[in-house]
Amino acid sequence: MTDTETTTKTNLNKFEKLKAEKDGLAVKEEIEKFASLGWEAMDVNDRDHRLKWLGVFFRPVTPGKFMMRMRIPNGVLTSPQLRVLAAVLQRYGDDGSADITTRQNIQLRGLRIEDLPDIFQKFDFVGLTTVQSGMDNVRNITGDPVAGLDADELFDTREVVQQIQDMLTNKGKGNPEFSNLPRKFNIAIAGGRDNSVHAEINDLAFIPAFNSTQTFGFNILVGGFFSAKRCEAAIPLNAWVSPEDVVAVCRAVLEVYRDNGLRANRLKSRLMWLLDEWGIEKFRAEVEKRLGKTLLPAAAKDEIDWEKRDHIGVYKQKQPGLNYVGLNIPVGRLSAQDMFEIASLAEVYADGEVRFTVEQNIIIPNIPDSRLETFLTEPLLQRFAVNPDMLRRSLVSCTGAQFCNFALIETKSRALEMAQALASELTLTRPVRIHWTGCPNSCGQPQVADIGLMGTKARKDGKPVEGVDIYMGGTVGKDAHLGNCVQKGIPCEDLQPVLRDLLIQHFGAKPNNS
Ligand code: SRM
Ligand code: SF4
Repeated sequence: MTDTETTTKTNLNKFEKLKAEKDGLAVKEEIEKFASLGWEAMDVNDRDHRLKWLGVFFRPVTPGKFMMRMRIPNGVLTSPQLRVLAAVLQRYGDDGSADITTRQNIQLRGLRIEDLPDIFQKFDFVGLTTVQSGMDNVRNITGDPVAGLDADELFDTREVVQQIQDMLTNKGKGNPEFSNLPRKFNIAIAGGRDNSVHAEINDLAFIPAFNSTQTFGFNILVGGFFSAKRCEAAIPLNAWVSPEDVVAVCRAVLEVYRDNGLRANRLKSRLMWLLDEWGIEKFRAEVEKRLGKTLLPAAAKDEIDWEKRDHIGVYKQKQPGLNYVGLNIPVGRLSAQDMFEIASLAEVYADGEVRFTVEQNIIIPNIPDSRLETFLTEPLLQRFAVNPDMLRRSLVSCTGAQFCNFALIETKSRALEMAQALASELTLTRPVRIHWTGCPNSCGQPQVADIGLMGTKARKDGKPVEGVDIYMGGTVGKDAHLGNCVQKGIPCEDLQPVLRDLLIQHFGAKPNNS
């Protein structure tokens, strides 16, 4: 979309007009009607845009087979919930699949519009919601994936993440107060020392910090985002907040953004653009007005001082005798059968809880010592390994051309094939985080990777071919900062030797035949 396309004479872009005509949430009351009309007869704006307010995405690549984006606060779900998601997919045979997302969430594919009423009813029974998970809404709220399990945690993020979701979605029923933001909005809460949520790439993030009286709370970061036009790490709001005030601060920030965020040009509507225009002092003053009190200054130092963990493998919990086990789900892709099996494993060996990570993997918590050994012999762990090779372990990929019409390249299969090919010619002694993303929207977060690969149009022998721009230098955990583009337009078919050399030069890889 170009600037001229997004800006109209009345200074409202086409999506602002669409929202002004009819709020996205209004389609909630029309699901039965859409189901009986069918996808081809529906109003195109309802189908292609407004349904996203319910997390239902029309896919131009697979017309009639919709994608559904859930909300999984803090990435935590129960085995009955996972079974319901699996059962939804199962009815679509080979068309049904799921992807764990880079926001600790899950998306389902292959869904038919005529099944939506039944699907939503099933979700209601088990307390699942998809509401406000797309378009100009707050995305899934991320929290520490080992919240409540980790002996070293500073704060259990689960409850406050749920409270924020309840506030902004009216407990999953939909909340028109926050259904018309200028643009998407990301919130993350870190509870440990390793910044496992990538706080710096969220519009609003809370990071653990003790204030001058040694009281626990959070320093606040604002304005982090990636887009095709611009990518920025979040900046300090110069404010500290106690855990009890986190929900109120989220509300205040969202109100300020909703009422003042820039709406003329969608390419310049994320929170950072407002911060540029106002400056941080004015923004904080407006947030304080909405909050009805002055925010305390940021703590001098925050508590993020660890390398980021990936949670793959077996770990002792703070509860004596219990363990959490991180399973590597290659590029986050799951079938209905996989999901049924994971739900069963979680029930047979533990208490049924399953968690997602922003690396698109799964954690099964609360496995007693006495059951651990047998759990580790389960056949499913051959595919979803607890000790994968160093490249597969940290591989992340966005959806790519298989389902996403923004994509310039196919990503997920290519990512897996490349990791396998490189693993067969190199020996690595440390994980290397390779992130693939199909286009400059950066859903696969290439800027936080050791090696980020962003789909682009390249040329080879004068012909257009699928290619990538290579990003490097992204660091995570303590001192997190964004990587930069270091090479442009490498044809995908020529990529393997380029990556091989980078892995040897920068990450200590040794060729197997040397
Ligand atoms: Fe994203 C749009 C997939 C995380 C930046 N993203 C899209 C759409 C909805 C485009 C579309 O309609 O096809 C993609 C759906 C494809 C599909 O069929 O799956 C899509 N984004 C994803 C997911 C599934 C990638 C993944 O494989 O994990 C992630 C879903 C997260 C979730 O559960 O809600 C996903 N997207 C991200 C992230 C990463 C993050 O949040 O940490 C980013 C960069 C961070 C950010 O937003 O600041 C991201 N997605 C975008 C953008 C660029 C936003 C912008 O301000 O310009 C778009 C395009 C847009 O919104 O216009 C986009
Ligand atoms: Fe689609 Fe591009 Fe996002 Fe990948 S990065 S999911 S190709 S919008």
